[in-house]
Amino acid sequence: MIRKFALAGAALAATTFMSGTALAQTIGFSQVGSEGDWRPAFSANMQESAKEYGVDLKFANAQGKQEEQLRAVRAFIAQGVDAIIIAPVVVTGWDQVLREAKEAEIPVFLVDRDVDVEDKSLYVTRISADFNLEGKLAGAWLAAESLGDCKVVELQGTTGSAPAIERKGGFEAVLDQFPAMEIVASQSGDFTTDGGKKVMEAFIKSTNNLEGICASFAHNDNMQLGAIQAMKEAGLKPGEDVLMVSVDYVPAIKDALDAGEANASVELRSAVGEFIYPVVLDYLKNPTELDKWIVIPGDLHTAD
Ligand code: GYE
Repeated sequence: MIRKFALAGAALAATTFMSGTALAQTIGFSQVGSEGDWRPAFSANMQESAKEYGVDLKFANAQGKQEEQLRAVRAFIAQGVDAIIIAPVVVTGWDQVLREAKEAEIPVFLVDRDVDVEDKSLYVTRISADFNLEGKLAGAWLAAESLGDCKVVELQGTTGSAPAIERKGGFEAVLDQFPAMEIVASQSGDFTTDGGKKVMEAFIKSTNNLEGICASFAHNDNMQLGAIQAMKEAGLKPGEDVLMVSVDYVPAIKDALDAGEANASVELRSAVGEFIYPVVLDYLKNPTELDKWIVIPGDLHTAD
């Protein structure tokens, strides 16, 4: 059972900690990297809001490399931090290091992304958005906008990452309901603007200038911004000739929405320290069994 994380509850918990005498806790945070616009905003929020909760945050940026994340987590274990927060770059390869944290009796909290482990006791809980729902929201918007008749090119996120797997899954679950909707090309742009531009350049070549293509679905806004650049350089009109739907709702995509070069983006909140720290600090004060997934909501936004 996944308990929806009521925002009010988070705010209440936050005020409790603001007024309470929270001990200074040392928390190690293994962050994926600084790809795109969303993740740096997430990192900045975690680092700034740590102070509000009296948390001494040890921040480690893995530059997108899992081996760097594993190294950081092992360093946190050696330092004897009070808790470890991980945004896991990909879902596989985590069992051993999570067992080491458990043996060291250091609780681990997953944020943002996800891991694929048999033994779910290896982490306390995961606090994140629902990526499958994000894919469904994007697919539903496109189905309505295209009246259920649309050939789509898809720019996938980092291969093997939870958001890429689940956004694709949610989007396809909707398209499967519409015989005249189909993903005709799909490739990973690794969540970067340059990656998205290169993938769209390839799609433009392989489809004779996006002939018959009705939409571009990008797993994040940065790849969609790269796609927009590529389409304009090819003399195409993104947002007009081709419907443009993506995820994150970062400031730069809002500009594209206003300019009519993008059409829709599903919001992924980046200011999530206010949800994460109360859960971690509450657990440290009073370790109780938590639901394995605490979901942070986000809605689809269009130009209007
Ligand atoms: O959508 C993207 C970032 O993990 C859900 O990672 C996150 C994704 C986000 O690279 O901008």
